[in-house]
Amino acid sequence: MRVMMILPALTEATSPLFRPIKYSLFPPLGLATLAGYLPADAEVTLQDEHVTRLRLDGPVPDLVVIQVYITSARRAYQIADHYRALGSYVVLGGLHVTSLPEEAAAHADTIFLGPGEDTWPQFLQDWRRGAARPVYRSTTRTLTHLPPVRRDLIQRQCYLVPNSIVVSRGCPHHCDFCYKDAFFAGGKSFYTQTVDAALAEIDRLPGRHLYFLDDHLFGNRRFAEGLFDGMTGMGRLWQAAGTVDSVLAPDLLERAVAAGLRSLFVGFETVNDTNLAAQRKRQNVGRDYAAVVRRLHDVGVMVNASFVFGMDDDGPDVFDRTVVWAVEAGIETATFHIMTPYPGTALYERMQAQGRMLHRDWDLYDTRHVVFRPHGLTAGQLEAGYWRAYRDFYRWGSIWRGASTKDTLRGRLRHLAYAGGWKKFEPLWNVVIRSRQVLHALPLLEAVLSGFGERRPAEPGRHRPERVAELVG
Ligand code: B12
Ligand code: SF4
Repeated sequence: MRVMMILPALTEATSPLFRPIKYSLFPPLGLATLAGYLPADAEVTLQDEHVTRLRLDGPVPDLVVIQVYITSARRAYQIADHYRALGSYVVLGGLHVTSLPEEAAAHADTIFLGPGEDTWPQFLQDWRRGAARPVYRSTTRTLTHLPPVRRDLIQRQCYLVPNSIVVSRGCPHHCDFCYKDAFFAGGKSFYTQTVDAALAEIDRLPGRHLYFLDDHLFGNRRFAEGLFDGMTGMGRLWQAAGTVDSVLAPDLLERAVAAGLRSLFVGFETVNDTNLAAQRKRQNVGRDYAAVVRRLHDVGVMVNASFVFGMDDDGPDVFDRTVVWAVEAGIETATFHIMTPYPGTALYERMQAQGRMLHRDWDLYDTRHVVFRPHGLTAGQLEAGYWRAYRDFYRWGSIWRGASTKDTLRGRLRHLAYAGGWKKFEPLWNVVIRSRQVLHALPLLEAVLSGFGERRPAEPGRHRPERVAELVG
């Protein structure tokens, strides 16, 4: 049986002139997970168009498996149509297929809704006896007894962070704009591996650095504590995502740091409380964002702050206010997004009901284009402000100002190297990407994360626990 698994890319990631480093960060973990269920005698190829030019001209596969994100949907359908015309059996799954099954079904023999751990093995059995169904809908959610992820299919040298890992799925929260509730409809929307299985998966990963892609690694306290305690002493250095309230929770952050956490992606989303309430981002409402950043910095964790522009209470001043706040707080890196209502989300339904969606050109649903009619500012102001926010945040002057909030020379250097490294050396990254040796830059990332060799232990005295209790309480 010949199987081809494909992660198509959005147009920007395949540009012959310039490829942003973000597309060479993580390997296609979802497909490598599904590959684990294939029989041992299957001849499997895994192609990621973000890092390689797709080979569609080889021997015709029996089964073609494509993962579809909204921004790569057009490309995914093109590839699907190509292989169906050649006689392959084509299956589509992933977030966009789950949001818009009818659209996807027109390009597939079988589609999958939701996560694949329950439906995919069932399909493989059915397909081999010639009885595959047109639609498989996930309902049983568990991560127990997973086969090992087929990391051998990943071209490690093409990624800066080949050791990306997920040990849970989903998240306990319900923000209006998030993909999560639509994707996990019909079953549990937050569940974890067992701590032992997660630790075993970590043990299988070579090297030192890890990146947890979990939506909310801290979401289940018992699991997180077990994981962090189990990782302590492994000598790992890692990055992850967490929410504002989990950072403020007493003690959990310290355990994560002891286990090797050095940078955290935090969804601040907006510096405006009215917006937070409107988007049901309740876990952020009323939180002291400055205290969140201080607490992370105090334990030596760098902050990657995520912000969304264009919520209904945003006016033209939102860009400057956000950037000034982020720079003054000493945030190392920031990711800005134009609010993008994804089909299937509560936000999309609301915008649609209000007649505010502008078009369905999914290529432009990339969080860099305005696809809805904003309220407090024009679409032009929103796009221009978004680009200006990036420029202003990553000016050398701002990076320097952010760095100077750190109280040690080492801290300042780490800030300069990390913030400058991502955005100021994009052309250099482009050359490295083209040489297909991105992995060689990993020791540099590790050096910066570790503060150039510094192993800064969590110092309980520096966390101002009484202040934290006040904030959480
Ligand atoms: C890592 C990541 C990236 C990485 C790499 C993606 C990759 N290599 O897969 C990078 C940085 C490149 C990236 C870029 C972008 N991303 Co992104 N990313 C993620 C993130 C954080 C994790 C994805 C992951 O690895 N999950 C873990 C694996 C195990 O799960 P999985 O991939 O979903 O696969 C499972 C199921 O989906 C299903 N499945 C998937 N495909 C198939 C196929 C079949 C046949 C079957 C049976 C099952 C199946 O089974 C798998 C196992 O359960 C997600 C958030 C999230 N939690 O999903 C956002 C997310 C996917 N990204 C998103 C967005 C918007 C983007 C960008 C547009 C952002 C931007 N402004 O640049 C770009 C463009 C993406 C593109 N290429 O088109 C959105 C997608 C929205 C949507 N409806 O499609 C998400 C959900 C973030 C969010 N909360 O909004 N992203
Ligand atoms: S906290 Fe993050 S992952 Fe969870 S629902 Fe909100 S946006 Fe989605």
